[in-house]
Amino acid sequence: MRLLHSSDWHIGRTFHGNSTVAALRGVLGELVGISRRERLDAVLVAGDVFDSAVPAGEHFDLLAETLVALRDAGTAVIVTSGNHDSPARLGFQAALLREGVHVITRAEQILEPIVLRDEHGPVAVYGIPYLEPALYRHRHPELQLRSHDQVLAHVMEGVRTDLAERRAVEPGLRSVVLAHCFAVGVDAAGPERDITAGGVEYVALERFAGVDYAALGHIHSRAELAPGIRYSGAPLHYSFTEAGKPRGAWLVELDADGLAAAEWAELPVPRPLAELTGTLDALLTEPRYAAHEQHWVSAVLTDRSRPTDAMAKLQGRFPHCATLVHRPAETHDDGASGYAELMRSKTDPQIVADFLAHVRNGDAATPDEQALLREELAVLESAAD
Ligand SMILES: [Mn+2]
Repeated sequence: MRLLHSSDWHIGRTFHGNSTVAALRGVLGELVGISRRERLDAVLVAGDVFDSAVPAGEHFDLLAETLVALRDAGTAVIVTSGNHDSPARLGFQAALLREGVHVITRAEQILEPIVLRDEHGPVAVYGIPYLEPALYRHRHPELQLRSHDQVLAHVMEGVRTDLAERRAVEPGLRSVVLAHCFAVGVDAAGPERDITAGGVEYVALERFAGVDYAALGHIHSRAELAPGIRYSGAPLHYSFTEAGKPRGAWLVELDADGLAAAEWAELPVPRPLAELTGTLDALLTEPRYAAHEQHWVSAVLTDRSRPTDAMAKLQGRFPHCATLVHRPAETHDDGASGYAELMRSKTDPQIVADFLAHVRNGDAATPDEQALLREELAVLESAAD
């Protein structure tokens, strides 16, 4: 069985004030092309289909268009809601959808898996919509369900029980779950503090034990947390922090025994992202920036004082310059004549500590961090000897 794992389409998201609908339409068209070429059995979309709980008409159009095209390409589609989606809005047409298109937005749907079949037998696909702990816990007042981790632990218990019951009838049954969460590997003691990403609390990796593949969404870059637990990331770059990270989806192959392979399927990047640092004059004139003229540009200007009309000037060369910050190059008034001499006058721990303070707006290294730095630098030094 061949599945395509995607997530975080965020239909309707703007990029620094610019609509991304046309670019996303192109990329999702490629995704449909992959489905057709690879003769996929199903495409899985693990949440954050829309960017907003109140999507506009053209955003519904793009989703409907894509689902119809996937269905016409002969693949089933299984979609779950993420923390950005309104379950009601994403799910309201679910009952009217064509055969082979499944939209899972309600907790009651989790234990009604979509059962796909191939020559090796059945595969149960469980879609877990994003479940807000504050809303979900009322379903089980007898349980302690305070965190997203506890909610998913409870839900996955249910999935494993359901699987065991089904396997009593169909012994070779394989399984896939879709979940929208911030999964991390933590040791038995748990993380020392609450970690969250995008307002979503962490979920321990172990929660996904007992299934052949967990198709995760929420993190916008691809990640392999375990061979059978992965993030596909978003199909489009939505932030300069994602610059240079590949866009695509996982092609997941199941054989008779479960996960056989997961291969990366690259999606095109309509307009790459570039962060350019230098003086305004350098950015406007130096030939080495020519390659970025049609890219989304985030400019970091290092001029001593803020140049006037910098954005308008930058957009003369880089029409898609989206953001601009002024970060003057550091000035050293300590008597050292050049940068190299300045560096020679400092010890390695001092250079690292100064750097830390600089990038953290003056927050110097704590005693613990200083100790760690000394230790690591000593290891490097002995390795260099
Ligand atoms: Mn999300």
